[in-house]
Amino acid sequence: MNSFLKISPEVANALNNNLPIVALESTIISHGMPYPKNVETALAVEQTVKNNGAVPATIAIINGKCCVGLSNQEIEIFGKEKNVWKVSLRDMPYVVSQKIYGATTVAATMRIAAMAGIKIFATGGIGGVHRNAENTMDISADLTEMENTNVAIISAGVKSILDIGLTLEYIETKGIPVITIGQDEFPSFYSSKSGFTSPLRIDTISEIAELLKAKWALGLNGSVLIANPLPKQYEVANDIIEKYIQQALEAAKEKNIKGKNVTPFLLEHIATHTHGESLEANIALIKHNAEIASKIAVSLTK
Ligand code: PSU
Ligand code: MN
Repeated sequence: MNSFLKISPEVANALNNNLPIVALESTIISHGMPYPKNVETALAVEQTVKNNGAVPATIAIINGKCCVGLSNQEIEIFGKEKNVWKVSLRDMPYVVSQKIYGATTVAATMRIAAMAGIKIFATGGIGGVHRNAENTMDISADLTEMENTNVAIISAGVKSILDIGLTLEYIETKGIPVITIGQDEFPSFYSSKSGFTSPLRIDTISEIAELLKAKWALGLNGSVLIANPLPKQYEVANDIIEKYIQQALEAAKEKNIKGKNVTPFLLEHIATHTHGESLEANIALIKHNAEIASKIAVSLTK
């Protein structure tokens, strides 16, 4: 086994016995939500996975190891510490060799999940093609990672801080299936609507599991993006969110925010300026995604 990989006893036991496992990311804890809600949410999401018959595997980099399965104390550190590194693929060798704390994005979490042999990963929102990417070339490594790595992602769609249309086009180019559960329209995180028709719609867990088995058995490497619209009662209308996104984009421009800081800056700005309304939606939808991911993981092991 890869000497840089450290798998917790619970996750190792699940891997050895072909039990369902759901990978979870840590950037959402360190850079996606404020303390202490981030820690409460991370622990509640793990509990949701357990309640639905799967084993949670929260992934992060600690002391030179890619850790699969964190203790509650470790999750607390990722929620509280201010100088945790946000780790996408390009940061992995630096953070491992420097032995510093690294919170993994969707891209890095997928890669480490694949190293461990985990197929299902639940998150909130993925990175994608940013608005104005035709000028900035700001495209998340989450998308290039999805081209190659055999881990399915359950998310609430693509957040409209990104250009949803360009993100869907890019994903199509990379040969990644996009499935929306239970509706024809692709969701946009805070809203079940985006204005874009989902490339595929599937309504049952077992059919999604069959699609995953078929894809990988065919030798078609890469991810499947499974979009799970957020629970109706938490929806924030697109025109309300759009106002905050515009403000956040303006503020980012004014403060000259660049590179890896863009996404965390936009997320924090929106969370602060919507007075927690968006945060409540964020927490609800990630739990919902963890529930669906667990059910898919269970179905996959049958
Ligand atoms: N979008 C969200 N919440 C998040 C992120 C994105 O709605 O927490 C985080 C995820 O970890 C994602 C990362 O993988 O941001 C993407 O960062 P970038 O755009 O720099 O690739
Ligand atoms: Mn970027």
